[in-house]
Amino acid sequence: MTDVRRLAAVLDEAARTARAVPQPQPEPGYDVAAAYRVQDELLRLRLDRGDRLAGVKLGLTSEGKRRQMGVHDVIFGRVPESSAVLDGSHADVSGYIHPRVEPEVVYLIGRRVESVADALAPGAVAAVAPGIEIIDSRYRDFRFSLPDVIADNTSAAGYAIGPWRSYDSARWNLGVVFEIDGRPVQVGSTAAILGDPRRAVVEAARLAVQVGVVLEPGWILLAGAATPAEPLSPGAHVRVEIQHLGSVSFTAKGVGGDTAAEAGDAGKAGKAGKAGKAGKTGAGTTGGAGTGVAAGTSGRTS
Ligand code: OOG
Ligand code: MG
Repeated sequence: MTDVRRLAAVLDEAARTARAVPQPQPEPGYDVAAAYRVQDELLRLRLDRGDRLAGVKLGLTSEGKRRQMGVHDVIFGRVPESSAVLDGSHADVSGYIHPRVEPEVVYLIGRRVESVADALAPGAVAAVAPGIEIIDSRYRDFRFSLPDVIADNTSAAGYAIGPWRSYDSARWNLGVVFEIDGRPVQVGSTAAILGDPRRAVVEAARLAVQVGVVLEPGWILLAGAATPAEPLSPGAHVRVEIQHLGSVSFTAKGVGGDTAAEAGDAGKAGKAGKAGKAGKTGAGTTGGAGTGVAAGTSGRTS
């Protein structure tokens, strides 16, 4: 029997103190269903501290990401409001372990989605925006199995959203340019997302039903990165531009986590004095005017 609460507590502590933990030993019964129970418990711990849910995310929806991580199933996670990074801002990244960034398509859920049929109904998506996700595995060396990454809330750590546009489902195959410090580090197409990013809403609905979650109007949905992720270094200027959707960017400030010291995973002991995540992003609004997206968090709650 998986000790759901203990695993959630370990992952929660790892995130709050920015100290990586070992992957759990494989245990009989520790399967995808058990891992989603750990994710639920992890979310409950955050909500108990006053955080709120901004929405949900998919991960490993593109071949580039699957190959990069060596995990080949689509995963579903929760996006806490407190992890928002304001478009164009300076984001303090000192509270992460070994952060990476990746380009995202972000959908704004327009109506209650309780089933795959709801996801296919008109108005399921109200708006779309370019996004950047910050991922930060709580496991050492950013290595995990499928249940591990699900339990760890799919490495969710932060997100920035660019300007919202009304959703035009005909515009699904769009060029993506992902830049760091003004140089393209990845280029791709939104078509890399499940072969067609419109499938992301259906896939999110399918997984939400499986996990027992209803997608609420005003929630965001991160469709999963169209390209592999890149390390996020202090000082880096990160920008994502998606054809027809526009761009989103932020600049990382602060002193990074374990990225530099991670070779061989040495040197963890010296991190005890780390300041944790307080005030990390100076979180801001996530939505543009008139979108009705949940917004206006002020400061991190973790
Ligand atoms: C898991 C999260 C994947 C995406 O967009 O594919 C994800 C990871 O790579 O750590 O967010
Ligand atoms: Mg992602």
